[in-house]
Amino acid sequence: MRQRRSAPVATYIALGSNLEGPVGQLERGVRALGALPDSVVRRVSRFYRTEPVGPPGQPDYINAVVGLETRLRPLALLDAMQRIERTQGRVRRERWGPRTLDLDLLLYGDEEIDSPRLQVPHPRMHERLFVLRPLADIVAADFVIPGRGRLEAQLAACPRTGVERIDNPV
Ligand code: A4P
Ligand code: MG
Repeated sequence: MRQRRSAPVATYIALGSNLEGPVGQLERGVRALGALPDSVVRRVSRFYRTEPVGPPGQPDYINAVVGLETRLRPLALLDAMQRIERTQGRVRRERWGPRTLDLDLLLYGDEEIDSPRLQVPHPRMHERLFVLRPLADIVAADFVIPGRGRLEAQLAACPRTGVERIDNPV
């Protein structure tokens, strides 16, 4: 008997790059996410130039968020995201160090996941303007982050510096 496929889930994925043509890295990342099996890109945020959080002396980042509807289960989606990072030349060195493409799973429907490989909602998303600002582009004004409360309130609590919208290439 054929296994029943799971229902599509609304997920949100953050993209960040500060090496080797960051805008192009994000564009390729968006296309690669849209090419995943059983997955459709529903929304793409504006792109933002952002000051690096983490070790000093690294270039500015370009950040964006994609709304991906997918039937992939969470760990299969994480595997696929890490394959895309590797395809785009990501080498893991220091934590929070520069990277060609970082894909973080922010939200997977309204699920809360706490496993060794995957925490959702992403544990640091609510304190990062470079995540919340693009997310706010593609969700409703009353959007709630599961377990954390209203996006609007999280945004209001973030220092509003270091994030500047650029002309959207996608
Ligand atoms: N992992 C657990 N939960 C998740 C999740 N929700 N999404 C695990 C993705 N991965 C998740 O990640 C390390 C491990 O986290 C993975 O193997 C996965 O099993 P990583 O991508 O290898 O390492 P990382 O990205 O260097 O570390 P981390 O802690 O994920 O860093 P962040 O929090 O992603 O921060 N400044 C600006 N302006 N813009 C940025 O985009 N990004 C970072 C990276 C730092 N500063 C930045 C930016
Ligand atoms: Mg990461």
